[in-house]
Amino acid sequence: MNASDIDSLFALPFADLMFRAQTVHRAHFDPNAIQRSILLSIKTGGCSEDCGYCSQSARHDTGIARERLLSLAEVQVAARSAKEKGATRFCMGAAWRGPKAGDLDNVIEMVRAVKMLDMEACLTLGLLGEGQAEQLAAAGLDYYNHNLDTSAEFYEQVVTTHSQEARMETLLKVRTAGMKICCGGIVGMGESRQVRASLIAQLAQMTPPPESVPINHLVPMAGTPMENSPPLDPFEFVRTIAAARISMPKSWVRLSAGRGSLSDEVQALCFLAGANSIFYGDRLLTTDNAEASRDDALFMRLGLHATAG
Ligand code: SAM
Ligand code: DTB
Ligand code: SF4
Repeated sequence: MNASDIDSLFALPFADLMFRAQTVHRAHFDPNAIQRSILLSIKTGGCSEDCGYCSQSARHDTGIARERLLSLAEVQVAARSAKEKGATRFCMGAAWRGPKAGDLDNVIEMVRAVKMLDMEACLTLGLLGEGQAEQLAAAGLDYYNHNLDTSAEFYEQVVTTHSQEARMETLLKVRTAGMKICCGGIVGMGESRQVRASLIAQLAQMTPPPESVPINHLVPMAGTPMENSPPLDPFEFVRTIAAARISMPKSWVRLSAGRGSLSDEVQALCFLAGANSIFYGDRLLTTDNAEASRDDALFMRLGLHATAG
């Protein structure tokens, strides 16, 4: 599907869009099954980059302090706890432009520890240098998360310290090394519908499309340039999910950041629109997630069950 196809999806009456999304979703997935990943920030704050939405940029005064890389033992405790909570994938994030060689060696030990617990492992460490993707693949890493974040045209209004092309190069390295790609974006940053459609088109045109597509709703963080972004119409968020589902029929579409401030009813619409993965657990990286107890209750009310993805 190209950008104009995705524009047309966004322009459909809501009921027609939802019907199409449901039809595609049911052809490829159990519509009542949701995959759950648990996220851990292994290195928080002090990032050199200036991403306008991010609380972890050293250039924004957000009150998030620079922390050291967690120890292997700390990660093992968190990974065991994630497994006990029923997560099938453990995702570790670092506030880096990209990993230094020494840091990568430490992170590789963390990947091995997660794999020993028989969970899928995902990392998000920023831009990868030559050979780093191969090192991660050799350690057994299943997924690498690296988002396009927004459309190519809008990117420079959000980030100036690196280009979206550089991110595409990292995605190519991940693919060439044989790992699965987790790649999505953020909506609610004051962008137009056309920007949202163009982001989805860029993701869908990757060959093959990412196996996992996180759709983040901006969490407006105090001290970032986006702290006062105008609120996004929740139906527009649901439309973005539906467009991702229709254009990437076989991908896991993850309802990611910002779920805590979405009502149960909007989340239910997102699941109807084809979202079939969430971050589970009370914490994301620097922000609170929807509480696990609330998710458990919502799953019960909607007759949803957890699945391995
Ligand atoms: N530094 C690495 C990078 O930029 O790829 C990995 C960590 S970065 C925090 C991972 C993703 O979190 C970003 O690409 C963005 O999509 C998402 N994110 C960060 N802050 C957010 C916010 N305030 N609201 C929604 N999503 C956010
Ligand atoms: C992604 O697309 N969303 C996650 C994960 N990849 C690493 C991160 C969400 C971060 C939300 C803001 C925070 O907690 O700082
Ligand atoms: Fe750094 Fe990633 Fe945050 Fe950008 S999104 S400032 S690269 S941690």
